[in-house]
Amino acid sequence: MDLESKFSDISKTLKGSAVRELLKYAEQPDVISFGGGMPNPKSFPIENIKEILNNIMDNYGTKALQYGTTEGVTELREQIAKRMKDKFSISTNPSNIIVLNGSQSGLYMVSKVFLNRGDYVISEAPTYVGAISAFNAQMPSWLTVELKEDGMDLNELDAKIKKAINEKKVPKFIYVIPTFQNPAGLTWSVDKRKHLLEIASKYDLIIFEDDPYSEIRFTGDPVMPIKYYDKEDRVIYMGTFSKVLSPGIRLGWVVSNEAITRKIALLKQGVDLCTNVFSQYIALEYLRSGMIDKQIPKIVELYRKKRDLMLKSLEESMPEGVTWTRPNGGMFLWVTVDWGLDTEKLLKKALENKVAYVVGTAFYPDGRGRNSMRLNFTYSRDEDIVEGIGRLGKAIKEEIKNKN
Ligand code: PMP
Ligand code: G9A
Repeated sequence: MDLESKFSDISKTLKGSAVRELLKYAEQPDVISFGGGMPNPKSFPIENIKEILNNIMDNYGTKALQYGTTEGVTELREQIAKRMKDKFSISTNPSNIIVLNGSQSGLYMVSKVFLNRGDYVISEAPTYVGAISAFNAQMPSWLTVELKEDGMDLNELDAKIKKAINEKKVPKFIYVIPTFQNPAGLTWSVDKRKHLLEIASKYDLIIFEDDPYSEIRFTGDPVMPIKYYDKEDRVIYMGTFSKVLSPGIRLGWVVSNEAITRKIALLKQGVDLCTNVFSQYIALEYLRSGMIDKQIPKIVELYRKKRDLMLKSLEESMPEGVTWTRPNGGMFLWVTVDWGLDTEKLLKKALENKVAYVVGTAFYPDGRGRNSMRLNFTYSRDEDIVEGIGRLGKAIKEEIKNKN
């Protein structure tokens, strides 16, 4: 059969995510993988979930096993609204929240609501690999703006928006992960958060704020989401239960205004009818019982030690000319190799040395990032962090030697 002539234009352009491809290495027992952005198995509140499961079957069995509304379980949307108020002083009406099968599906649906083929979408450079895959399914044009230590280079952003407008192509939205960014681990300053809103207001643009990590803070003062400063209702905010409960339950949420909420809901009707109702009751009980507030400090403590251990191991194992970010939270740090080394080539050597990472190019829609890599510090056991960074240091030193 001639399948090629049958595939859609979009399906012909689809490429595998570097993170997803690397998951197979995470399953090989002799490879230490800093690749996948996986929570540590010890972060899962198994005993609490057992308790919750009994409670669900006793109290909501028939509802939890039934189809639900597309927007989500009402009580869960109320609990999410309450948490956003308690944690971030963001007032939102539960009717403006849609519960998602993971925030990844929100990336896909929000971009599908806004992007026509060829439309400009703006992101940080580097940005989340899964957002690149999700947005690329709409075949947009990318405008990427360098991410500095304290957030996007806003002069570059302003200049790029002006240029796009001069070409009569107004960008559709600005996608950002302002707190403990994936992949760089960096956090935007308050000033830049406010300034971004000013720029968005000046050009009448939407901001799409993806915030999976802000509750996973180890050090430094909390910073409010951009949504908190938003007086014009131009921020679409997205959260997830993946890092504060479990990614396997596949639950996230998106907050937007009435008109956008309606469009996402209409699209979602065709995508999956409704979000996993059983999981929604688990999350509801996790929030309502207050278990979440007992669990997060344990997760933070576990990951803080792992971040410290990875930073110390990098200090000990890396040659000169290799630098890395020092995140105050989240799950990742970003390594830059100033030796003209190509981290895609280096990955072969690293895998021979039984250690894996995600190549920097995965986080740029335009193939840049060759001298960088992302390391996840949350998944590996402590002894594997020390051993794995040692192996990586050895691989880098060997590559530098081969080059000279
Ligand atoms: N956005 C970002 C920035 C992420 O890092 C991730 C997960 N790695 C997601 C979205 C998707 O998460 P989930 O679908 O599990 O909510
Ligand atoms: O693809 C996954 O498993 C989710 C992780 C995302 C990431 O590594 O950034």
